[in-house]
Amino acid sequence: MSGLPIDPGVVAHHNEPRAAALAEDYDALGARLARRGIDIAAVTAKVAGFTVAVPSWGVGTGGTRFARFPGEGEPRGIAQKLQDCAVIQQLGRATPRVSLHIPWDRAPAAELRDRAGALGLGFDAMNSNTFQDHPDEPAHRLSYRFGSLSHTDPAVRAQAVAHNVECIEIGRALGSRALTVWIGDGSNFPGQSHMGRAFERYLGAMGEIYAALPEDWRLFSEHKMYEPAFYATVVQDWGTSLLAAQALGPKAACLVDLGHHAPNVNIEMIVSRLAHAGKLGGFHFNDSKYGDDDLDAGAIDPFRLFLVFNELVDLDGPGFDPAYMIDQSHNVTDPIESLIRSADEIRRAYAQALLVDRTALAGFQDDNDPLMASEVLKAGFRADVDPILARARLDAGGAIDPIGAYRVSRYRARVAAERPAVRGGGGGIT
Ligand SMILES: [Mn+2]
Repeated sequence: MSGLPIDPGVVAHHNEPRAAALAEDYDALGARLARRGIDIAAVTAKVAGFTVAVPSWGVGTGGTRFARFPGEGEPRGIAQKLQDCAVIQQLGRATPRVSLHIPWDRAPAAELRDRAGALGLGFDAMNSNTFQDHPDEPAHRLSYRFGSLSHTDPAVRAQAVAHNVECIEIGRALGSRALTVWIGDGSNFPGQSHMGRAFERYLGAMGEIYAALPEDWRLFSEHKMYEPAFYATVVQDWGTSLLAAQALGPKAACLVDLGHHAPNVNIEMIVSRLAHAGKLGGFHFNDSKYGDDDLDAGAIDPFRLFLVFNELVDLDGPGFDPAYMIDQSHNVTDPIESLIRSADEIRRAYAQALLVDRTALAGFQDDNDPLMASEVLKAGFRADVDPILARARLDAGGAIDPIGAYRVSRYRARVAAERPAVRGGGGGIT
């Protein structure tokens, strides 16, 4: 891969003085795990095989509804976004695919494919956007102010359906195999909208999108409790999302965005239930304290992330293939650093979950020994798996300390000289 955005020599030079300590730490951890009957090489191989898609919109600086403070050297357009995504992958080696958003990332498919290919990147699920108006797009003549797929006006619904079908067509040309649909539809006032009829209109419109899916595609419905609708949201929780996925058919499944639940909701249990129904489609990883905060994965509650992965490891087997994506907004950090670290935190949770002794856990569960069951589970969470994560990165050609290497590379300063600051711009995150 000659088109890498950071000189591989810089990465090698940064790795060199760190390699001996990593080897020592890795061997020490390997010895500790061997005493528990765990082969560190097997765990490292699984971790190295686990990848998560980065969102194209995540490499720009986000914002809140109050303000957006532009970052230095923000990407302008999809070409520069892909370049930033390539930095994340080059150093972290956990994010080989990018999830695109239409129309923000609109560009000729051949150009996108070539550019991504040259950077060693592929494409993950496509994301449609009917939660805002697109005045510059001729196909978006009608407003989504009062909803999209559930709108009372069939013409608006038809426009929203056509947009989603176009996203499928674009994705098809890029090698994507899934469409994620999140709508902002809902109401702000009791009485404003008929909840039952709105859901039926949504199902009807989703059925038209479903009918346009290629054979090997999946359609993900993403629920979110509130915002922008503050009284009632049409697809507000996993129950509604499951109803929709079941009504639509086998290619439809539910997408769980970790930030889209009420506070203190047991998300790992939702994961378990959706898997039971055969409808666990995928994830948008992020972290939250209060609502849809879109903070970095693992930054607030790494234990919850671990518990989600504990379910995923437990469920793993033939045919179990959820889509893993990050969905975050970076307001006060360099988005590249946040995404490198987030992907690493996601892998950390996975590695820790792999260390759980499932036979022992099942035994303590059957024996009704809560304390020992909890101990066995927490033994995984307490493990310092840093050497496994670093080794997986290094073996794949990445950096032992990816954020350190990124800073030494001075990539941001370099692109800042080429990219003028973006004052306005949408920080739209779903
Ligand atoms: Mn999301």
